[in-house]
Amino acid sequence: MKKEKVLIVGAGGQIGVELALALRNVYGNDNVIASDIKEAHPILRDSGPYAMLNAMDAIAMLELIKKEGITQVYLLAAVLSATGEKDPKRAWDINMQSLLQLLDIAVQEKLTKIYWPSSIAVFGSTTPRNGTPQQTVVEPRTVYGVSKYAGELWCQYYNQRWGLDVRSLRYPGLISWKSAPGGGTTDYAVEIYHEALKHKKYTCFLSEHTYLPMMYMDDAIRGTIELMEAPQEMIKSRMAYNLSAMSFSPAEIAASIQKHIPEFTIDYAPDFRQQIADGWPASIDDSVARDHWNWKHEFDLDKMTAAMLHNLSK
Ligand code: AKB
Repeated sequence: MKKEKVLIVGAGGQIGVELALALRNVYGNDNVIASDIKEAHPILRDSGPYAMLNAMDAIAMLELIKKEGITQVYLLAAVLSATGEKDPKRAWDINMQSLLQLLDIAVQEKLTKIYWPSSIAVFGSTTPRNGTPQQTVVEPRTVYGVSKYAGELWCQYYNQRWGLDVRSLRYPGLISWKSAPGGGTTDYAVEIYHEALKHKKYTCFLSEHTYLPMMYMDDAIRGTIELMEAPQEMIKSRMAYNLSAMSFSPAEIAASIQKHIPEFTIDYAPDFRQQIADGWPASIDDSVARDHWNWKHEFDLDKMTAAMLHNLSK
């Protein structure tokens, strides 16, 4: 087992639950402290130490880091794209304050590594929509995207100014079965599997041919850990890396489900999230991540559909 003491902040969300399990396998259960503002998710409670922590409480965060001898922090607490538009100032405060206070603590306490997720939401409608490159026009239109892009710049600044080893990925929509997403525009691609199994029909809040970049959670977790384990000299970008696996539309995910559940039907009732999706890339070019630290995805749409339906029906 490697000698690191890891803190995950915002561990009760979609990524945190699975990341905590994976990190506990790498570093040992007792060396990975999961924390969140809410009561422990049963998977987290049963697999290792848990602390209640408000990501905005700098004093409590510092105390926990000192008390536990934390060396690495994964800061996952965030307000996502759809929820963010309902209260933009709150989204900005939560997303930015938690990051800025952690960056300061990390420099002060000489933490070895910080992970902070970014998103394809940093891109906007002026960005090339297909095969969006690592470096391009970046004019996000959601407060979530604005906060993610500002956060990337802060991460890069702390790396250049204080040598802080902070790493980041621009996640596409993430699809998982162990924990639910919350407040994102890509959440339909998780809901659809639950509804297909329960009711054999789904009403999608995005239109039929809305293509978005997506990824199965297993790939996202492996990619995150591979990024964090990569030797420093391989991490040549301190802005977040584009990360890609697949791109599909609601019609295509429905067709993939119909291969297993032929009677499944989908209809469409686009809401405010359509506009958010229309401003995002349809597909992402992640060749820089593939080149710098050998990123490679494993799941395509049909492989993911088989895994989702199998695991959710258990
Ligand atoms: C969202 O839809 O807001 C997130 C994201 C793409 O970052 N899943």
